[in-house]
Amino acid sequence: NTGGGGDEVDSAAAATPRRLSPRAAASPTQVDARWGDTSSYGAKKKHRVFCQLRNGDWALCTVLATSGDESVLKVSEGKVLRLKTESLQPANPEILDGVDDLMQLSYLSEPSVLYNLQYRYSQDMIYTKAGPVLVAVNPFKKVSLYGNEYIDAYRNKSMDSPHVYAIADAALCEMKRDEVNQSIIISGESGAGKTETAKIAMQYLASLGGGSGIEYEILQTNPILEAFGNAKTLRNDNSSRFGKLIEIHFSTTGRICGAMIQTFLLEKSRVVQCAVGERSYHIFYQLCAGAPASLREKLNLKKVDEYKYLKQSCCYSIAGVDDAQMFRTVTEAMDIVHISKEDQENVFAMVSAVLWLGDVSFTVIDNENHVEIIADEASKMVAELLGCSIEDLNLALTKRHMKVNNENIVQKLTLAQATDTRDALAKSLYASLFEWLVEQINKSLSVGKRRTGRSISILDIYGFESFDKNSFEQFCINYANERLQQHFNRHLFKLEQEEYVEDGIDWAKVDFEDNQDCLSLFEKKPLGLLSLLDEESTFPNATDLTFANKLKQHLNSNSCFRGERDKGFAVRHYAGEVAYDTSGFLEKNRDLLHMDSIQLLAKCKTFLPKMFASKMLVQPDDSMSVPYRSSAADSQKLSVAMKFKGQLFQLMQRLESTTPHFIRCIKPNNLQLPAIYEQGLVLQQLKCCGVLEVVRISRSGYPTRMTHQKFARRYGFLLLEDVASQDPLSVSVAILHQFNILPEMYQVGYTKLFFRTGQIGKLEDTRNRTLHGILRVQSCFRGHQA
Ligand code: AD9
Ligand code: MG
Repeated sequence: NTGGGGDEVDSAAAATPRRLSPRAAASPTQVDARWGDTSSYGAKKKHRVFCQLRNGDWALCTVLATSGDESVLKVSEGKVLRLKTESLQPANPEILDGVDDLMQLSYLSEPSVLYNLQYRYSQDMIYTKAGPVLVAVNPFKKVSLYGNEYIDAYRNKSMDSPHVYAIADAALCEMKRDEVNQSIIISGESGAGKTETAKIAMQYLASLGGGSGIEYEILQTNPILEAFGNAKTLRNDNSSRFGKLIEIHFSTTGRICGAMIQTFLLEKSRVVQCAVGERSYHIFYQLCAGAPASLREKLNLKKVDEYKYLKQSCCYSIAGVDDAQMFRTVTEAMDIVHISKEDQENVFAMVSAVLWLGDVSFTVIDNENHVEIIADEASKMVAELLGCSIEDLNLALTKRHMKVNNENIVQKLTLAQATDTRDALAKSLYASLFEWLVEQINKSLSVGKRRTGRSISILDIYGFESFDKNSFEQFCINYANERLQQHFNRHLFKLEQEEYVEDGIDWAKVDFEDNQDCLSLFEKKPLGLLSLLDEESTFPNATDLTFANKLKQHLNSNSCFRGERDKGFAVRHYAGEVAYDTSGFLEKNRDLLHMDSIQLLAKCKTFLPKMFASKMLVQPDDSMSVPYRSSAADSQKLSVAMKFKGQLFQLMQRLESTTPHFIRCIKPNNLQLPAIYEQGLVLQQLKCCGVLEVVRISRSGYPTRMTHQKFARRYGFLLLEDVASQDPLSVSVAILHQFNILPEMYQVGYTKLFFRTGQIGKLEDTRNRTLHGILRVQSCFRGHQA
């Protein structure tokens, strides 16, 4: 059984309702019955088939002989294997090697898809279509597929192989033709190439120009956002730690006239802690390495390995990256998006303040572990950079003002509490800075004419994540992916079926079961994951364990939920089951910043902290401001999860009104190295992001399409009767009849013939045999003549 979650695909009948999502991934060692017409194929001598090697990889090989239920196979030069015939998978005929759309494959088995992508990848053809979806396999090296020549070639349609440019161009054309906004939705796991792909798409659109240099400004937002929102992780040296939607606006004349960026859920915990071998946000290292002498002095910058926040992960540089040079790139980009030199200095003062905050330490002053700040270089620098006094800083970090029974009381903080307060301040300073930067960029990119034209949005959002240990961040990210997957499903089913209808073929609509159950598990009120999390977050005495127990108590009967031991629970996502650990969920969801800290910022003499504080106070529902938890009125503030849900709904609404174009990025290895293609890893991602599903959906329909003309040209000579004078459609029908292609295996459309999977393979076999026969006869004939 490969389906796990009750996959009931009947490969022969297109009209039966089918499930879309096999909930558990099929083991690569099992032959997947959903895929091929293996029964009717068998393993014949000289046929190409796939056999599975000991490491689980599939290898293309040729059948040398069959005897009983075994086959002798030539795997590569000099390597022969004997395997059970039933373990083999049919391979596509050679003419289909490296086709640029997986839909053209007769056999859509996992090994065929993997082989095709690998075949192309090894020739630097990193882009392949999977029906309407573009698959991009990360080359981890420079490939010569980009630049003005290519851009021009795609623009004037002299090139049509799959490419991000082709997708961007299609979006552009459809925007103009249909007068509908477009979106390019990029997904894939960490390091798969989403951000690079988004930039390539932006590059194409920017090449249209807009006058006034706005297109250049749009491109220059990338180095800024990457400096402040990307970091080196174990998976990717330049990992985006936020989600991003950039909406590019076009004027009525079809030129770029502005843009708007929306960001989602920046990972702020990274500012105060990150894992060994990873780095915090690039800007910290860039500033320390690249600040000119005057700035260096003003901010009293140290070396990166002298800051506690940066020191803990023991990683300071990235191979092949010059942080000092990047600093110059970033400041130039800031110039271009009109962030004044003065504002830039303010920004770097905040970056430095965050670093110095990490070095602020405390001394215990009594036997209850209460603390005072140590008045050393670190605390002096923080006070100076923020523009407050050390006393104010001390007060905010070591005392807490509370109102209990309408009486103001002051609570002294313990060392642990003071340290948490300090870190919370650092995190919110940084997150506020990030938001402020995005705002400034948006001001610079917004041009009055925005409403007149249309837009193309590019979404670069974190992909589905499943690690050994999954926390609140994965919970939010996977929830977002669940929503996006639903969007993906709906659109791909629609598109696929529209083509059938357009070409006028008989088609009983395919129903599909989407991932609504899992989404409901998250969103249901009051007994869904998000509601329960929020409810628990408002109880002062709640712990991660009480939260986990609450989930188990209310959700155990839900088929997408499974309670696990202690603080664990698991969710059956569309892409597989993920086990979460509730440790830290409540705290991260509440995201406390105490009133004392906000008031500290409000009191500061410098511009940015004041600005941050005013935002926190003006928007009580903003994720960063949690005034006194002890008073009931304050619990109105939105939790992080609720705010994220709100953003996500808005995003989905926005995407719903666009024509989507999907790009699925694939990471071929975990080493970030070129030319290494790990089949198991690729397969897992194809399944995860639904590419195999799309291909499978088309399998239930008619994945092979050929125009009447092409079909008649290719196979017409096989006909016994002379058809030279007939029209392509009649020739095609004659071919179908002569070769006894069963009526349920094809459909004749107005312009094309539609075939079920495997059909063209059989015709190709006959064609090849006939051609060989003709060649043999010819050579015999020549031999005879000689
Ligand atoms: V994460 O979820 O933000 O951690 P991404 O965004 O999916 O991740 P990213 O675009 O950052 O991955 O790509 C990772 C690295 O792969 C890049 O830094 C490049 O070194 C490499 N890459 C990706 N796409 C290309 C490409 N088209 N050409 C060359 C590429 N290199
Ligand atoms: Mg990225």
